Amino acid sequence: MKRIVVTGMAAAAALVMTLAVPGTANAASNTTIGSGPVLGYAYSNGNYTGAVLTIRGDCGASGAGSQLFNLPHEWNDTISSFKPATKFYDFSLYEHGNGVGSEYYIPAANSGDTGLEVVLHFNDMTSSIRCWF
Ligand SMILES: [Ca+2]
Repeated sequence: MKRIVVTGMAAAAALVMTLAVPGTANAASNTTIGSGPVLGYAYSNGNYTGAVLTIRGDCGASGAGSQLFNLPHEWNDTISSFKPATKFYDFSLYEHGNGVGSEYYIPAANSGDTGLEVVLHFNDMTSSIRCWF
């Protein structure tokens, strides 16, 4: 069996390329998920730029009233900023589908109408989103 060992400049170049293009592998495009009132907007890049994922639905009270969205494949591990449509909803972003894994909680009182940068430790990590009030 032949082994290929990449060393020196080739390895360094490969590493630089990997670091230079975070989150671009899925090539997200403008998409809407759910139906009903707009709950929020997710963006593929920071500062509310890049492709836009519009999230629609009727999220209710916490627990049984909450609404869970599994992201389309092209939006998996892509979200870099997020803007709630109103200041009344709580959101959680989850590392895995079905609300599983690490959670990034956005309290309604903190979200306002001005949007929210997804902090670095959760950048390009979201696979599902829950909304409630
Ligand atoms: Ca991204």
